[in-house]
Amino acid sequence: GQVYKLKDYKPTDFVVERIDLTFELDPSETKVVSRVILHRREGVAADAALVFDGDELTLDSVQLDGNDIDPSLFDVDEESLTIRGLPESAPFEITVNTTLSPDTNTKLMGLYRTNGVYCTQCEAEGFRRITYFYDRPDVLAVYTVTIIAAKDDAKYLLSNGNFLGSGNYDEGRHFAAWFDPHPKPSYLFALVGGDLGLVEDTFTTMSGKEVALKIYVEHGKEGRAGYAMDALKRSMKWDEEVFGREYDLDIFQLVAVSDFNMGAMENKGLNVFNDKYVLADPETATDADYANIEAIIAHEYFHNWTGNRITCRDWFQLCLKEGLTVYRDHAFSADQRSAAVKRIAEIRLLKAHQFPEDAGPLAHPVRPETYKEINNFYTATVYEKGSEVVRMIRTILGADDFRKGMDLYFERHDGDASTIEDFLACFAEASGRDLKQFALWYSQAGTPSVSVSTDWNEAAKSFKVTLEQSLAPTPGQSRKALMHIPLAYGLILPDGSEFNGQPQGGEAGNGVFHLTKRKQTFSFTDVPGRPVLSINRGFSAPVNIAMEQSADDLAHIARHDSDGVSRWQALNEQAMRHLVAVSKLARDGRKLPAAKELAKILVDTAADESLEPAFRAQALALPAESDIAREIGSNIDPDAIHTAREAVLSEIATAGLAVFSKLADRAPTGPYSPAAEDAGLRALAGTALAYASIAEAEPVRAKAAFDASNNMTAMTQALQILVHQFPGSDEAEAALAAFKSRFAGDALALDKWYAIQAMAPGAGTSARVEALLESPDFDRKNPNRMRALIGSFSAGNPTGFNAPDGAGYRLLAREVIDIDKRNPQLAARLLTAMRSWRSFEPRRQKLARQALVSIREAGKLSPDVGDIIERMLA
Ligand code: B3K
Ligand code: ZN
Repeated sequence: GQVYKLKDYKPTDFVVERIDLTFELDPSETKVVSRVILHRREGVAADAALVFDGDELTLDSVQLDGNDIDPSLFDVDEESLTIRGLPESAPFEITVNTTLSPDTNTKLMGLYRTNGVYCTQCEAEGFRRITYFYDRPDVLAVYTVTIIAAKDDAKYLLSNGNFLGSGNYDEGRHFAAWFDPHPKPSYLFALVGGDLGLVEDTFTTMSGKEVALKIYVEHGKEGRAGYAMDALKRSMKWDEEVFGREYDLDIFQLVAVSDFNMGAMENKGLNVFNDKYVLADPETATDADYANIEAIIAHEYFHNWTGNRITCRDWFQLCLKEGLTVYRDHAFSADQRSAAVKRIAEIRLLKAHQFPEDAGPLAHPVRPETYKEINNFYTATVYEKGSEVVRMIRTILGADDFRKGMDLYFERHDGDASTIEDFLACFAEASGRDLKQFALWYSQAGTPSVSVSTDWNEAAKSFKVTLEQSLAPTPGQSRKALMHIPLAYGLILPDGSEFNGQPQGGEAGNGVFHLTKRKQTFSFTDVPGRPVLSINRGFSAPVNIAMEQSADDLAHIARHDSDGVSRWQALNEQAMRHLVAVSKLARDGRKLPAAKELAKILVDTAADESLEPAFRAQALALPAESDIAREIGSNIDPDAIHTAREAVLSEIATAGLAVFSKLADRAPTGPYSPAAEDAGLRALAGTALAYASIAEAEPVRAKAAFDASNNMTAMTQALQILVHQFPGSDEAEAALAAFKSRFAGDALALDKWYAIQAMAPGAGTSARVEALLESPDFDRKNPNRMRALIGSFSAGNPTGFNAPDGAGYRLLAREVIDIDKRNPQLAARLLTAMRSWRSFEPRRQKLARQALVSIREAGKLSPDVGDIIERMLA
């Protein structure tokens, strides 16, 4: 396949002025007419041809200014339409007529049908599956869209922008027309047609304009859209208050569909969502679902400015909209909930998904410089690390200059297709700071390491902190330059108070060390007593810290740090060290040591009523098996890690049984509220239930909790304990059967049933997954269902997926080959679960390689899967 390179960027030869689209919807023969007004860009040769992108299209005819073009003047191939002999300078109109078959579009890119509803997905390159066009983000045009359909086939006809009008045709057909005044790239185009339930509200913007808000869902699910509507209104308000951004159309529409390749899509004025991130009620959605809905509604809404009004010049700049918009949705959620607990969850997620990506064969810079298949770059690195980079800009500049830089960005680039250079220039200008070295965060892949050592001189009352950075090679980048790493810190004195003196040796304002050289020493004087260093507070930089810190020092931080995130970091670090040590002993078949101290500090934390329940739940959630594996890094034996972690869990559980059994009953009692406070109580109760069940080694308590549960959070907590800790028990099987019959026909609830079983630890799970794949209600065409079963198994079950006989790897390989024939994006995404295969012990590595090679040799692969396989085997 072709390799695309950042450095090859070149604008189009022709400039698009506007585009008018007409759709006649039909399940197998949708007719599309596209009229585009263009002119030749100044300086472009008079004989240069117009080359439009296309993919799996049937071209019916093509006209220039209303007349059929002579066949000798145009060519069509697999991926383009080329037209020659066009006017030298005057504007002209190209009309392209194509026919599509939405019903057989299984890639879920372009125009397809889901549950009888017509819908589109165009980012990144789906518009070219609708008509021939310049399908690239730097071509901005004003769109007018007319949709015609049989009324009984599509009751609502929706597109971007403001409503122009609608009317009836003969034979039970009708039409609707839409006009979007904001120039946009084709990836933001959307169309929806179907018979849906509608929930309506309004929002009055800061300048007093009333905006109609409409959420469309499957009939009968209207009652589950209330939380999404509420989250939308809060997002609109927040963006006005925090970033000064007002909504810019008369109407904002959101459609929930059940077959969708990702979470949601920010099409201008017409967001399309995976229904998993819209629909919620206490009976079918967990607290985590509610939090995700809030975050994703906000994320897509925030794209209206960061992504839509200011878009990307090319797909290499994807992080310009994604990293920034994730940063904005994080800031929103932090404001709506407990900021510390939210930050802890972000750190966990970043380390679980982005760090392994950055440490393996799929590592790439936040702004990649080459790609073969852009779909494979919607990654944790572009999104989550991209957000961390924006967060670091704020840390370096401070809140005021950060806001000034954002204001400047909005003012200067509104209506542009921009670059990371444009973005950084706004912050450099607003703050007067040179961000050249900082910009390396966008171009260098890999997680930097910072080794930290300290030196206390009792006689001189001086304290020295020495920091040294390094960055290992990543694919295509063997040599790395020194980065600008902002490390927030605190010096905690013996009495728990904080030392506020300024150090010598480098820039260190506002409690942040700016590490810019390979090695730097910051020296503090007049320190009253030996301080404990709390470093990378709040995870100010996405780096690995290597530091010898005693258990006592970690405990001191855990007790006294003024920053809640740092207190959690210290607890987590202590747990991680112990788990790594015990895992290594388990791998060597040695006797496992006791975890007395760790157990004590965690049980004390659990019982500490001065701490937020959600914080206590986070503290008690030990690093996952995959976190421990990442920390160990190589020659991984997932069974040893599992054994070690279970032993530690059991020791904590036994030590704290009295505390846990009390907390397990402390879930909120009133009517269900998804608010953070109640969710925190439920999280703590669920964690306590798990520990109590471990200590008692009996499923009775969890089964009683399952039977008594009156919301999905409590129900899935109990079900998971039963299925994971007491597999095969009567209680587990009974609960599974009860859940299944209660939620038969509710796809989103059943996804949880599949996922919990797929994540049951142990080598036996692959047989269970095989059996579940054969269930009569298992819909292989539904991405949520595939992710729930295959995705949860391969990415969320270390001992099951990495079973020593290789059965898990073979299962995934077989499914990826099969899915790839229908939906390459989904196949490629599922396959990334194997990205860390080289970090396992030799026997598993060999089996994993065999599975990967079997995919490579399976015949014709999509560019999506082909690209991932090639990089993973390189
Ligand atoms: N921009 C979309 C993602 C599109 C993915 C295309 N493969 C959703 C989002 O990030 O908001
Ligand atoms: Zn996004």
